[in-house]
Amino acid sequence: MTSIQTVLALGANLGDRLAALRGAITALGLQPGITIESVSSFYQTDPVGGPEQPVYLNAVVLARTTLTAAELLAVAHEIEDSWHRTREVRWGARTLDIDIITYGDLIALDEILTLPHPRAGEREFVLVPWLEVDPNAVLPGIGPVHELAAAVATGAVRLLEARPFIELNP
Ligand code: A4P
Ligand code: MG
Repeated sequence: MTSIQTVLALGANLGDRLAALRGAITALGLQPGITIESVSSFYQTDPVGGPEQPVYLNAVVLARTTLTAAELLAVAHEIEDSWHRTREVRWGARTLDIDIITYGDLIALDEILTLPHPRAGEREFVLVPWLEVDPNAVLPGIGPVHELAAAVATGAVRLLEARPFIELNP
């Protein structure tokens, strides 16, 4: 079966953020139809948008998948729910967020899914970890990630834990 490369961005700024990111990566790796290729370092990042809220941990996962984009989003939501993710305020604090940044080169917009993720190109907390795992990455329809990252560099994204070891098949 043909697989598609996908870039997933993980974020957490409530509860045990490290456990949430690690647990989410393990859960993604255990999912039939998802094979993780690479996991970025974990970064401590200043919140962007939304109300005043705690600092985030962010990371990016590079994977291949035989799932459709809609199925992948459903998996992301299931894993978020397992970390008791709630949605009260737009861009508000969360125990775990899993966004699909790209799904192959697909450019798509419907009620449930926008690809690539509409704000990825402006977000240092996505671009910096993404660049780390794929220096030649391109945001479909927008441009090379290294150029986008250089354009938004502010120092709001700081290395916390370099390329953490995560058990993918416990
Ligand atoms: N949705 C549409 N396209 C996608 C996609 N490509 N990936 C829909 C994932 N979801 C997508 O998402 C709202 C709806 O977007 C979903 O039901 C899905 O159908 P959500 O996860 O419920 O809410 P959200 O994450 O608050 O929304 P959004 O718009 O994705 O938020 P952002 O833009 O991701 O902002 N600051 C730092 N430092 N680090 C962060 O991680 N995250 C945010 C969230 C704000 N500030 C941050 C961070
Ligand atoms: Mg989200």
